[in-house]
Amino acid sequence: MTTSLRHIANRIDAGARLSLDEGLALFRSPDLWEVCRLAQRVRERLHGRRAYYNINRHVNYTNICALSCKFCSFYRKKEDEGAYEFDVDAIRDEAGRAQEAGATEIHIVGGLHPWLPFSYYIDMLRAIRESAPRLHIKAFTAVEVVHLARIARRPNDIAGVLRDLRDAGLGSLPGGGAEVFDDRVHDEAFKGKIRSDKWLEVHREAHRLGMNTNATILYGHIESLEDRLHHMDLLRTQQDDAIAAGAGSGRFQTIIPLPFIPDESELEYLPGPSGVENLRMLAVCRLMLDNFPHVKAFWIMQTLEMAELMLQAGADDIDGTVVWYDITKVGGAGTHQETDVNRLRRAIRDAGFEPIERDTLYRPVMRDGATWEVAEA
Ligand code: V47
Repeated sequence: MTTSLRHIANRIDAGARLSLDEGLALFRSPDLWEVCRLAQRVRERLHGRRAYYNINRHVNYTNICALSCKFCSFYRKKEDEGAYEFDVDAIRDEAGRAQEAGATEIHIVGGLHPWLPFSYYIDMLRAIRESAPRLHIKAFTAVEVVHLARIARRPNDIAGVLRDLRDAGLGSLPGGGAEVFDDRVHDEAFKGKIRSDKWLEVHREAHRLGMNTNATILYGHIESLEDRLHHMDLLRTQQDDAIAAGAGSGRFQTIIPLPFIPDESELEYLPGPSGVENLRMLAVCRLMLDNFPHVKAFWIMQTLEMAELMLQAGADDIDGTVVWYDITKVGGAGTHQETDVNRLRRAIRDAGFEPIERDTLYRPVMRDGATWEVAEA
């Protein structure tokens, strides 16, 4: 082990928070396996041999988007071929099917549709509540929440809009839309999108309402290593505040590092991150975000094979059965990107861990076919 990694290892064992310089040393270390081993030490301290998955269903209700982010291949303009929007009945039916199949969660995100009214989103949540009352609704990135506040003509009332969404059935916020918290990268790759202060504000308000949320970082495009570390630092500082606010406050549950997938985006000329970079990024997230309980290797974007490896490099969660996913398509996949519970459990076991089905809030699920109960933690 190099001297600088030995120093970092001692600090990790003492439970110290790593500095941004130490983060940079982890990114630059030639000893990738040692970095992964350090992350694994933290992961095992927190979760032992447990690794989580869930039975969920993603719904991307529209790909029509007012924005044109350069990294995104999902968005369409209204007149483009392939542009779509689901009506509330279609979403209600999908939620009903998900519940029948035994899912515990529905994960809903979409583009910033220029014309759908605020009532569409409220009706969507109510319809899911009605047709599938057992599903936890994890929906709307911070970017969508700001858009909803605008179309509700309450742009400065994020807390009030979140309250309305919660009263209609919203359970928590997913981590999307964070990209990289840096103005240069923002202006180059996703101009027009909310900036970091707004993303953080939405999550802060959600936490104040007692809602849990996730966070992401989209890496491997035009950002620098320093940008990534700055992003992680802002997240862990905000998490400190959420934790300090006490038991009634929501928290960030999970960091999900998202590898940039260049195919069919305006940044297609970039190579995207390598497998080794994906592994290292996952490990560095585990080490830097010392107050985040979970690190997710989202198998749809990482591939299930890489997600297995990541369970040995700091990850404790691989997400779920998914079923439909339209935002990224790795290796020529289509919208139907489904895996089954047996494959998820086998992947976790192959990686040397004990598979635990969880609900959205990371409570263990006891299951008999499509019938399930949340176990006492
Ligand atoms: O917000 C878009 C990203 C996100 C690309 O909270 C891309 O549990 C890579 O946030 N290459 C959506 N990434 C996905 C997301 C997510 C996924 C799984 C679980 C959770 C959770 C959240 O995907 C978007 C954007 O940041 N994205 N295009 C791309 N070409």
